[in-house]
Amino acid sequence: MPRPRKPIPGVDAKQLIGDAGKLLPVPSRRLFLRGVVSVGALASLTGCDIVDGPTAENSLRVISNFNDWVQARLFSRTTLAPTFPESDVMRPFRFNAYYDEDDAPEVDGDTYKLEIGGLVDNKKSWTLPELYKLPEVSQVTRLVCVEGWSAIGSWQGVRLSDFLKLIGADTRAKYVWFQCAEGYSNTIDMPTALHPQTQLTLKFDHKILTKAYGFPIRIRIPTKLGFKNPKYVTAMWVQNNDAGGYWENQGYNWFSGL
Ligand SMILES: Nc1nc2c(c(=O)[nH]1)N[C@H]1C(S)=C(S)[C@@H](COP(=O)(O)O)O[C@H]1N2
Ligand SMILES: [Mo]
Repeated sequence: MPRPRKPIPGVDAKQLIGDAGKLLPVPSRRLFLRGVVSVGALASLTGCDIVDGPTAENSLRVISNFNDWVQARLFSRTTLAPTFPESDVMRPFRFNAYYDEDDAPEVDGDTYKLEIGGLVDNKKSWTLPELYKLPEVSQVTRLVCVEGWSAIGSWQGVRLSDFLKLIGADTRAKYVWFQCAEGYSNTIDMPTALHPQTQLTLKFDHKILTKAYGFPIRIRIPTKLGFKNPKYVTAMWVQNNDAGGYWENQGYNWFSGL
């Protein structure tokens, strides 16, 4: 339930949400401006009521939820993110996290096990030698960070949909949640988890991931913004509840598709 918020005197919720709607990416904006979705209908579509607190924060949240709602319905399992030649790869790749590169978590590969939980048949944990034996796929794609930079990288690993099949995941579940070594976390929707380019990544540039770039596992999702690409993954849960994520919980758009 949204917390009750004090209305800001002189702030008109409808005006605010109308202005926020103009900032939406194209498909959502078009639907919004054409009046296909009225301000009133937003509440029922997104499960978030504008009327319960016409603050700027609340209006933006409703708009963001509306955008997630549209994007999730437009998202196609067969629409691929662009790929590039290996010669376009940025070396060294650009590092990003909510701390300095020197403070990236140090994971011990010898004792590491990927923990599996939730709605899966086989909850066995996976060691790195076991993961390195699985069939490898490769992609050269662009990572786009919400902070305003992007870089092309070359990532190798296991197709996440294959891995989900292998562990007997219930793919009717709504979400897959990832926990990272330093406390970062991410929840992705099942269609994104099953997208053919979504990868349980073990290597960069055909070499085992280095410490700062996600060792031993990162989830590479070229159809999503960088922050929906968790590094240093230690656990994966298949579940029906949205466990949120590090940035999502601070108000970043949940779907964050490209
Ligand atoms: N565990 C963890 N994963 C993370 C982050 C983080 O801080 N911790 N930052 C995210 C963000 S905002 C981006 S843009 C990418 C950056 O990946 P890179 O360091 O390979 O460029 O990692 C994402 N995954
Ligand atoms: Mo990012």
